Order: sequence, then structure tokens, then C-alpha cells
Amino acid sequence: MMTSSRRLAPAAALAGLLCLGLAACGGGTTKDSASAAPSAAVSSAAPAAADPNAPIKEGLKIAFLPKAINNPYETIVDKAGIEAAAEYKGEAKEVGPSDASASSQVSYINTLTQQGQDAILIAANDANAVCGPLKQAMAKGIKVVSYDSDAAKDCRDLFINQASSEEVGRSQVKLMSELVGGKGEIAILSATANATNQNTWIEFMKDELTKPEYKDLKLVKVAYGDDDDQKSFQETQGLLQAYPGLKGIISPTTVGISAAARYISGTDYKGEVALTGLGTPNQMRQFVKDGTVEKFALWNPKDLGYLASYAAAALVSGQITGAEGETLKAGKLGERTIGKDGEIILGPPFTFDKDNIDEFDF
Ligand code: RAM
Repeated sequence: MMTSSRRLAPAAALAGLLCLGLAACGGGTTKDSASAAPSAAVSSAAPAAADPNAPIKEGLKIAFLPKAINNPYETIVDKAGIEAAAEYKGEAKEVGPSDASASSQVSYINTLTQQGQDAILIAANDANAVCGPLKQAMAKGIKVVSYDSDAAKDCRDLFINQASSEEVGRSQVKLMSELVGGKGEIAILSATANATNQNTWIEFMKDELTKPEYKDLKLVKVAYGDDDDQKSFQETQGLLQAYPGLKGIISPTTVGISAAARYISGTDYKGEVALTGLGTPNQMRQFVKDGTVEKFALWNPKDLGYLASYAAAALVSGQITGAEGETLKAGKLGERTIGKDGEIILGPPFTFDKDNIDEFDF
């Protein structure tokens, strides 16, 4: 099993490399979103001093707002976050939309704000669409932690990133290149067109593809399955029909890669067209065993939810304020340090294949 300690050192080393020279990195904070609510009490404006030894308060009300409640990946993350809250005697819950469209989370944020939650944790479907409502929550003293997919930086206190965005993007291209022998047409099957995390990863993929060693790999299309199983299935079919010479598909979304694998496994493309991306071992196991997929990557989503939950509790309890360099005590994951722009990175991605997939159950 992956251990958090194994992941801590490389993640810390990579933190300083993040977001160099890529405009889409970290959620694309805009001047517009900053000026929309200039008086919002963004907690970093005048933070009280952090007390690293402050105990987590009991009875905290914490709400997880995933991209969509029917996304199995988000369910694993949020369930682990809710279980973490039980450890620190908080009351956590998950609420959220059934689709991952840009504005689908807005009404949920407003309700959570009215309820006076202590913290809102959000995997943002759109960095800016959620910004105004999150600022209103912050103005009421509610702590906001984005996880998985960042909101614009000025409308959250912290971002818990599952892995270095740069490492995810570049390693996906490396994986694909190995699978197709460094040559041929490839496509990306993404989630929604607005998803901050996928878009950041794709920017790094495109940058990686400019390196000389990938000169014979050609990205022909980025398609969007909207993190909807059926749409992702159809987009896979569409890609394969539109590009008959396609050699591979990278799907950096657990919903996309599992739908694409299901499509390919039932066709003659199996064994001909390489598929990789980000998937959960439980969803991908049968497709690794039947030869549709050789390898793919992910991190431990349970650890992501657990860390996000502790980070939210640490913010509310004054253990941290969100400033770079502060550390929090994240239960069994140990101490974690806040990096640049309020980002905490869980650890590097891990590659699954037929030899190791049975060691994992999520
Ligand atoms: C999907 C979602 C999520 C992403 C994973 C890898 O479940 O798009 O945001 O992190 O895939």
C-alpha cells in the first residue's frame, strides 16, 4: 500500500517547481473575480497568528461539496474526509449536484453558508463560477478549502492538491509515449471543459509534448466527456471514428478512463489503441486484466479526503491561517506544510499495472 511518508519527500521537492510559466495553473484567478466583492473578508488579508499547537475544536460542522455526488472518485474522497471528522469529533457531511456543470455548485454553497457551516470543502467545477458565493461564505467567517479541483485563489483559504499538477501532466505523456513507442496520433478525453484540475494537467501535457523526445507524438484532439459516463463512452467512440489512425487516448479523469475502457474492451480497438490516464484500481481492474489497459495512474483518494478534512479543521481551530510555511497536524498523515499560494500537495501519482493492481482496493 502507498504510504504517506513515502510520498512526502518528493512532493515537497516538487512543490517549488509548480506552476512555472503556465497561465492556467492553479485556477486562473482573475481580476474580475477579485473586484466582484472587494470587501469580502478574505481571511488572508489580516490573519490572526497561527498557533501550531492549537487543538482541533470539537463539534466542528464541515461540509464536502464534490464536483458531482455520483462520481465514484469523489465519493471515496468525501467518505474518507467524513471519517476523518469523526476522529476529531466533528460533524461532517457531503452535499452536491448530480452533474459537474460550471454553476451546479452555486446553490449548494449558498445553502451551506446559510446553515453556518464552520468550513466548506469544494472540488470546484469552475474556478470562477463558484467564486462570488464562496467569498460570501468567507465574509461570514466560514473557512473554504478547495480540494481536487481548485477555485480561484482569492475565494478559498487553502487548496489541497492530490499531486503536483506538473508531475501529473508530464507523467501522463510519458506513460502514453511508452505505450505507443513514442509515435503516432493521440487524443485526450477530459472531464468538463471548465475543470480546473484537468485543464491544468492538460496544459502541462501540451508543454511536455513540445520536448524533442515527443516530436513524433501528435495531439489531434481534446474531447470532453463532462465526467458523465455515457457522454465519455460516446466521445470515445467519436474520437476513434474521427481519427482512424489514432494510436492512443489519455483520459485524466476516473469517469472518462473507465467509460473509454468499457468502449474499447468491446471492440476491435482493444490491443490496438492504447488507453491510459487517471483511474481508480477498482474501476479499472477488469480492463487491466482483459488487456484493454496496460497501465494508468492515480494517488490514494482516501488520503486526499482525510488531509482536506484535517486541513479544514486546522483552519477553523486556528492551527493554521493558510499562509505559506505553516504546518498542520493531519492525523495519521502526520505534519503537512502549506506551500505557495495556499497549496498543500498530497504526494506523487502512482502507476498501476497488472502486477500491482490487486494490492489496491479503492
Ligand atoms: C474524476 C474527476 C476528479 C479527478 C479524477 C482523477 O473523478 O474529474 O476531479 O481528480 O477524475
